[in-house]
Order: sequence, then C-alpha cells, then structure tokens
Amino acid sequence: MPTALMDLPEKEYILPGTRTCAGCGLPIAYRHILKALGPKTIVTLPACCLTILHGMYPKTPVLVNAVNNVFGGTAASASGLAAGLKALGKDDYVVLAMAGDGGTFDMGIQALSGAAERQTNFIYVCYDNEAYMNTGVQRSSATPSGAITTTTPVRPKEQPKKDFIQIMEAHHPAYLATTCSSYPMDLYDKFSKARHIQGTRFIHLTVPCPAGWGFPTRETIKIGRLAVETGVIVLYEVENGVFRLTGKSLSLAKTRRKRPVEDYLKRQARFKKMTPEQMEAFQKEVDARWETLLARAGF
Ligand SMILES: Cc1ncc(C[n+]2csc(CCOP(=O)(O)OP(=O)(O)O)c2C)c(N)n1
Ligand code: SF4
Repeated sequence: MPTALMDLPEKEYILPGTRTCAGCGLPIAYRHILKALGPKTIVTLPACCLTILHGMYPKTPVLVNAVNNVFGGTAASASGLAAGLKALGKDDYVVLAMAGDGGTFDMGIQALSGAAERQTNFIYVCYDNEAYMNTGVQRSSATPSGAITTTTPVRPKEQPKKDFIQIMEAHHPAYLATTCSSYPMDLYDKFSKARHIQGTRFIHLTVPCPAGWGFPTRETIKIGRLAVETGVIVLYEVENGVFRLTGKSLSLAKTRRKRPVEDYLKRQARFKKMTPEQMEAFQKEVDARWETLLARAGF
C-alpha cells in the first residue's frame, strides 16, 4: 500500500540553508530519503552537488552523520562503514552511499561493482542529473544523446546514455529500483522498503537540474514528471528477481498514453541543437526500451 502524504514523518533532517541552486531537484529527493531512513543513517558522499547541499565544515544544514570521500571511492567508503558497524554490533544503522552520475557511472563503477558482487550491506543511490554539474556541466556517460554540455558545446553529445541500471541489475542486488525527485512518495516508499532489506540495494534517482538542463526554476517538478510521462525515465523495482513497474509508469502501461518525447526535450535549452532526425532516433530508443520493460512487466 503506497504511503499517503499525510502519513509522512514530520521530522526534517535538512534545515533551511542548503546551498544548492534554486529549483534543484536534489534537496527534494534527499529530504524524503532521510525521512524514510531516519536519524540512524550514515551518509558517505564524494565531491558533487550533494556536498554543496551539505554545506561547508563546520556548519551544515543536514542532521545525519556524513563522511566526505574521494570521487571514485563512495562504495569503498560505504563498505568500510558497513564492516565497522558490523564489528561494533550496531545493526540498527543504515549506510547510505550517495553519489552523482559522474561519481557512479564513470568514476565509481569499479568500487560499486566489487561491493555489489560481495552483496555488501548498504544502500547505494546514484542521483542522476546527467552531467558533471558541480564543476560546470561537463558531459558524463549518463548524459543523453542530443544534449549540449560545456564539453560538447557546438555539436550535441552523439552517444546514448550508458545503460547503467542494467549493469547493476546484472550484479543481482538484493533490491534495485528507479525513482525521480518529482515523485516524492514513490521515492519515499522505495527507500522505506530498501531500508529493511539486507545486502546491496541500488537505487537510481533522476534529479532535474535547472542550471544544467536549461529550464526555469519553477518547472523542476514538471520536467521530472515529463521525463516519466514520455517514458524517458521508467519507474520500476526489482525485488528477489521480480520486476514491477510502479507509480506513474504502471498507470501509463495500463492506459498506453505515453507522451511524445518532444514534450520533454523542447522545454530544455540543453536539447536546443537537436535535429529532427536526432529527435526521431531518441523517440525510437525510448519506445524500444519502453516495450521491453512492458513485456517484462507482463503487459
Ligand atoms: C579525481 C577527481 N577528479 C575530478 C574532481 C573534480 N570534481 C569535483 S565534483 C566533480 C563533478 C561531479 O559530478 P557528478 O558525480 O555527476 O555529480 P554532480 O556534480 O552532477 O552532482 C568533479 C569532476 C575530483 N574531485 N576528483
Ligand atoms: S548544478 Fe544542478 S544539481 Fe547541482 S545544485 Fe545546481 S541545480 Fe542542483
């Protein structure tokens, strides 16, 4: 049964004063993640926009313990925290490894792959804003084709987004899910569930970024919803090998009313140089993936 808005815990773990840009999707997501995981959470994070959210030492607006680690070392750091807690017999703590797409899809992949293969006991969340945003919007392997970044300034990126979720699923984690900051209740329920599972749990979280994607700050929620309504992002979970569509993606599967990807792409300046041919190719890519996932879900 999905949690109702009125039943969300009232306790806040992020106080006023985070340093993220106005309209950033990250604090919306992080707020609900921490509500789901509670005060006995130890976060480990590399350099990224989440570090900005946490603020500068010795002041921080975040009320959980956090370890700042090196760029490629998030999963290694989380493995150490999990081992330390086990040695101390503190099994009521949750280790949350949280890194951006650059720190996961690119730099952090080996440490995460090794830890997941060993079923290390932590939740790893990759919040995906589809570029190295913290250092000025450089292309990452999570950047979709057609997007302009500061390292693809004239011609948009040609290569499609790396299918990292499939790479992680091939590790058979104890729990795997996708979610988006525009659906905080879907996000809250997935983290609440992940909290009570042992072993490696991997959650892919889409976070719209007005600064890097080029949309007005008031449209953050709308852009994330459009990503899901067009099928660019599909909400699902895999538990004990069983695949399930969730939330808006499940209702889209039932109604078959997916919107054209153009509705999502045309609202963002990063896609302004896409040609009609590239847009068509993007649509085909999204449709093919959607049909594969529908078939997996038994539709
Ligand atoms: C080894 C290393 N190379 C480069 C950097 C500089 N650096 C700091 S944050 C960052 C970008 C992080 O991108 P991502 O992980 O996608 O997170 P986001 O900034 O988008 O939140 C880079 C390149 C670094 N800290 N360490
Ligand atoms: S650059 Fe993007 S992801 Fe980073 S704080 Fe700003 S809006 Fe958020």
